[in-house]
Amino acid sequence: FQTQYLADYRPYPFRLNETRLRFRLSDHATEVESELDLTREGDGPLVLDGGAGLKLLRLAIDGRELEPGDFTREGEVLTIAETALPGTSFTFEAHVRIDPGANTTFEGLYLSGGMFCTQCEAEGFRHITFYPDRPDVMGPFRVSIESTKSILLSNGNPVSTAPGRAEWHDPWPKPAYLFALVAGDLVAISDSFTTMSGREVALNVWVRPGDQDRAGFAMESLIKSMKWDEEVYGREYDLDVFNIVAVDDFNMGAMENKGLNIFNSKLVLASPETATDDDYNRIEGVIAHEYFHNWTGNRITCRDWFQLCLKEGLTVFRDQQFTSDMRSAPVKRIEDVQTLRARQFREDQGPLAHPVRPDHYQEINNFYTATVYEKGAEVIGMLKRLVGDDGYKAALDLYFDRHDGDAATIEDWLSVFEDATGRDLAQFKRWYTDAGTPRLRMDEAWDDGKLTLSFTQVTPPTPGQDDKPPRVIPIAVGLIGPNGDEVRPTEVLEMTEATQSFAFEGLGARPTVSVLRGFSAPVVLDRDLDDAGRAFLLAHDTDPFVRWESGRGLALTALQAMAQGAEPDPAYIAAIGELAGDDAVDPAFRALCLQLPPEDEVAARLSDAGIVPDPDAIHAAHLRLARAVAETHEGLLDRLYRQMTVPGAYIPDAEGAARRALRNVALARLSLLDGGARAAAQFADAGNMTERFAALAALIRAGKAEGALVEFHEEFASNRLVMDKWYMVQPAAADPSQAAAITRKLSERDDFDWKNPNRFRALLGGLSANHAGFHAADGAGYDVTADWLIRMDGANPQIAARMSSAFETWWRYDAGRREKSLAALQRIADTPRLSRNTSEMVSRMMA
Ligand code: DPP
Ligand code: ZN
Repeated sequence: FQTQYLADYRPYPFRLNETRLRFRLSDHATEVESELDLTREGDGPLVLDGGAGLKLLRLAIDGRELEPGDFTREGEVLTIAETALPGTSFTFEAHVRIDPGANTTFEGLYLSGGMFCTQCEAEGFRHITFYPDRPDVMGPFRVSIESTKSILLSNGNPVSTAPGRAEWHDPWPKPAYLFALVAGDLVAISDSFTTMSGREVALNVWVRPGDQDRAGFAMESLIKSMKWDEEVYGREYDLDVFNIVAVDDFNMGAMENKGLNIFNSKLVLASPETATDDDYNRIEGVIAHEYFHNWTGNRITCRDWFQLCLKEGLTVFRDQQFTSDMRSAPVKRIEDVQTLRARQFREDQGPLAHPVRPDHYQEINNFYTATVYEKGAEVIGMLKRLVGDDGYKAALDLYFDRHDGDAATIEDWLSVFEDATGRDLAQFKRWYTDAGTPRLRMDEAWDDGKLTLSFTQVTPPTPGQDDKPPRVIPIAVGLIGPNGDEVRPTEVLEMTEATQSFAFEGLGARPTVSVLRGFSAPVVLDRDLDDAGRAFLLAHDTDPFVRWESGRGLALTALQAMAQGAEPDPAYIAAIGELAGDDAVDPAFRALCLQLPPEDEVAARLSDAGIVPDPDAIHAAHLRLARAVAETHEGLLDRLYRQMTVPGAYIPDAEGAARRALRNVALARLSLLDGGARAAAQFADAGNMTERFAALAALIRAGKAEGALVEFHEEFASNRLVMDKWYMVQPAAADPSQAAAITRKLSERDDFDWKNPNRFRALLGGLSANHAGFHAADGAGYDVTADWLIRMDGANPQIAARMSSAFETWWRYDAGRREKSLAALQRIADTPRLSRNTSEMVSRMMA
């Protein structure tokens, strides 16, 4: 398989003036006729992308049908010889036939539950017709659709609709990856929005008949997003209609196609009985994310796929800001850091580490990663901190002004910050080009009223990058006096050297340093702070992130020691009890503090410290610490459990969700003592899925779930999204020694519809979320995962490749586990006709 390099970028030698598409839809023989008005701007033949599944019926230039000598077709490339191209401007026509009904990759045009739909990012359009399938080739589109389905949708504004036929026009030039088409017997819930300049926009959320009553929250979220983007970024919507369609078979979460967002149904459909608070939260965030792409992604797109973070990092950053404004900002920040550590730090620590802007790839779909998305957002958060809120606003205004209509680069992005603020960002750019998570060490010296903080930064080598020059690290610091008062409010230290000191003078007594406030940089911080210091910050810091982080630090140290034989740490148990019982503190924050760091993260920290992690010992330590908390604070937890009920009908708001979260952590702890009695009662009485599902998980952990699992299945058998939860929680909450066997058994059920990405991810993702279960010493977790990845690769390579990252930490463990996981990877690598997607992932992991 060929490697693509950023350095090889060349502009396309033709300008695209307009694209006209005509679809005659049929399950197994859809015909696509295309006309591209092109103008020559450079040298060479006309090179178009086109997948092997395109049955070529006709090619023409300016109406003249091409003959065999005029073109060649090799692999996925169609080349029209220069000699077949007239002067400067001409129309290229293609007529192809495709088979959406046989498309199991869910890329290009496919069928999902009888509905035609598309997914073109990153390179799916080439499976619809021959096209310059690259993001820097943009044009307005006219689309006509003929089909027997009742609802026929594409991008832009409707031009005409008649039974069996619809025409759409999208006036905004766009690359092919933003093209979309939907044809199905759908129903909508509809609303409207009047933009800041008075444009009336029709809004529709399209679902299958019967699902309308679960689409209301998505619509509310859309309206909030449209308003927020006007108020905060001054960005207005630019078409007469905005359509969202929910689809059951979808490789990703959702897709920002211009004017026609297509969503995985799990990110649209919600009712109190079927969706949890987390589901609601995610729906609101992803609806916002895709909507925000209309400006950051669509109006300004990427020059090439190496620049993916230009739209994704920025749009994640924007959806994080949105959620902070809609809900609790501190809670959102802590949750984002949890995700970053669980997924991105893990990626950065191993063989799949890559820069936020990679400079080579084989398969771009393998780079829709936590590094590009979540670290991409962190980098923007650092930029904003460095230039300040006003500088950020000026830079963004300039970005929209200067680049509207462009396919831009990270260099363009950094230039607007330099031009708007006068800052030199040459060193800052390393955050985009250099992979790896910096380790930041802080040492303190105290001398008669003067506190000196000395920092050292080191970034470990990552694949292909051995030397890491120092980066700009914004370190937000505050000082807390011995009585718990803040003696210095937050200030941002700008570290630019490998080693650097900063002094604070005129201090009365030695303060406790609150450092990396708000998680001001995505680094691993190392400092000598004892349990008492951590407990002090947990109790007194004004910065909610450092408060939470201090509790987490206590837990992590305790777990690391316990995994090597120590007893539970009384300092942690006492401090966490103090906080949990403090009714002045937001219940959501208390719930976060009561959670223990995930077992995978404990393994990562041990590995970082040069200790080979033992998954079983970590799991045992986790259970033991949770039990010790429960035993010490049984009375308090029971009080919280009874006190944190939410009266009245379920509303998916932040306040109610916060109380439910705290109540459910209390339940999880108490279930370690009461044999699942409270969980059984909650499962029977719960009026909403948040409570129901938490009870089910607690029952599984207590070994008392047999009846509940049957009941849950009976009640929700016809609801795919709820059944996904049933598939996920069983391996995830299972005793590690059983997790692989449970996974295999569930995978043999008739309703394990493995070709559905949500179902597959639920089961296999549930297993890999069970750290000690996936890494079972006998290799059973590796084996069942490999078996299914091999099978999935034949149907849907994108999903197989994504899920293969379950193996990315194989190198951390003992020789026995390493050997077994490598054998599983080798078995995948040896599979005949393995896809480019999975082949690239496996070879990177084994390198
Ligand atoms: N561009 C899509 C997104 O919103 C990818 N599925 O992230
Ligand atoms: Zn996105």
